[in-house]
Amino acid sequence: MTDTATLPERTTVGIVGAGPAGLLLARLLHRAGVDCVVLESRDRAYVEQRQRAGILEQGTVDALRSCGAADRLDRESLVHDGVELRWDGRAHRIDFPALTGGRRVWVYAQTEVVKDLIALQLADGAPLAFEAEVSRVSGADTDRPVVHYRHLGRERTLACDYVVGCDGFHGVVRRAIPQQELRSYERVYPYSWLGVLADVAPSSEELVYAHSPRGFALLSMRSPTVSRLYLQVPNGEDPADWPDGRIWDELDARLALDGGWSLKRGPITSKAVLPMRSHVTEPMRFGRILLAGDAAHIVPPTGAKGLNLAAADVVVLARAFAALRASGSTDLLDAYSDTCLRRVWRAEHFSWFMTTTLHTDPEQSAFRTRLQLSQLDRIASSRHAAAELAENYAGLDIG
Ligand code: FAS
Ligand code: PHB
Repeated sequence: MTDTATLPERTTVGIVGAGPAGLLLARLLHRAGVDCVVLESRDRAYVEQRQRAGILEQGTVDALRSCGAADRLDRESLVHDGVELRWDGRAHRIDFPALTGGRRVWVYAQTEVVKDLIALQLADGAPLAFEAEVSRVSGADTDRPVVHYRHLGRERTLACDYVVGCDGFHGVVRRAIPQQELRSYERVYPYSWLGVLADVAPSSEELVYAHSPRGFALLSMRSPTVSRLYLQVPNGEDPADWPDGRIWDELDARLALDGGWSLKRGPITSKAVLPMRSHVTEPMRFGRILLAGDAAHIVPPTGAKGLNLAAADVVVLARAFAALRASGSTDLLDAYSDTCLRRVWRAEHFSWFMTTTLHTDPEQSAFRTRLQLSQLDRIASSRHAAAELAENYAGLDIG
């Protein structure tokens, strides 16, 4: 636990939030000689066990390797060359390297990325305070914004040259920006995901995304002995209404293939219902206040983009702060929002496409269902359509 007395009262970059965005940014800045402080409202155990993303793109893996945070990832991750789509009793594999000139993805949970970055930062990184809840940011329209937070029972302040909101969708930094300066774009989906962890070997070598009249299902994994699975459920569903047997029966039904296929069962160790939304806040900067990751944008997890978008934002931001320190130039910082938003909107579209193609909206018409099946048939029969999905899933080089 960082002692309050040792926390500085001023820094160059104040980072709010120790999720993947805040931690990776702090690591990249530390390596570039830019001083920063990370303030996280929750305790270390909570942050490290929060079940979220599972797929890393090449760009995210490159960023973690560039700052010495990928040793365990390179030892323990599963490298995947494809995913399987299932619909109407059929299966079709999307071959990433064949369709993208060699790209692939890494299966390595967000919990593990966060653990690795926290361990490095506590060992030789910038100050990182847990249970340090930021209440507000003052001076957002000045060149000396101040972060106000409570830590170990004491009200504290951190004077910054810049404040970066890495505090997620419900964070406080976005609220420090005058609302008339921001534009928000949002879509809330008429369904959620029931996400489960199970102590059983995955029943497929690669991820399986399934469209079915009963609703969407996803088979993912955390290791050769732990499965991560998701079921589309109505919004507001209570996980307590889903005993293990019901979950396995429903997954069986939605992942079924005409030629037969068996799903291995095992004890379910965690269950949670995750709502789904698309959201973008523009611009991602107001003066000395910047937003990164979920603080600026949210995608439905069907495209496996959330964590990767957060990483891509902070790679751009760290380069901008390094340039500012090296030459005094603010060009990259001035371009930050536009540079990120081009990639963000591409990922928003892809995540929306994967979600609306694979999920069955309870109110949807039979016509809509036939359009979905036609789209899936097109992906299975056209190299161009399959390549479009593969390029977006495995990660595009945009900016
Ligand atoms: P995060 O939300 O991870 O981190 C924000 C941090 O800020 C948190 O630790 C929070 O405690 C802290 N914070 C908030 N307010 C604060 C305050 N006032 N003071 C100090 N600290 C504060 N993406 C995928 O690709 N695949 C998935 O399957 C997937 N599943 C998800 C499930 C859930 C329930 C959620 C919410 C997201 C999921 N995502 C998934 C997306 C997720 O991975 C995010 O994209 C990723 O966590 C983004 O990282 P950050 O931007 O760092 O935000
Ligand atoms: C996961 O493993 O948690 C995961 C994988 C792919 C997705 C969403 C979640 O699209």
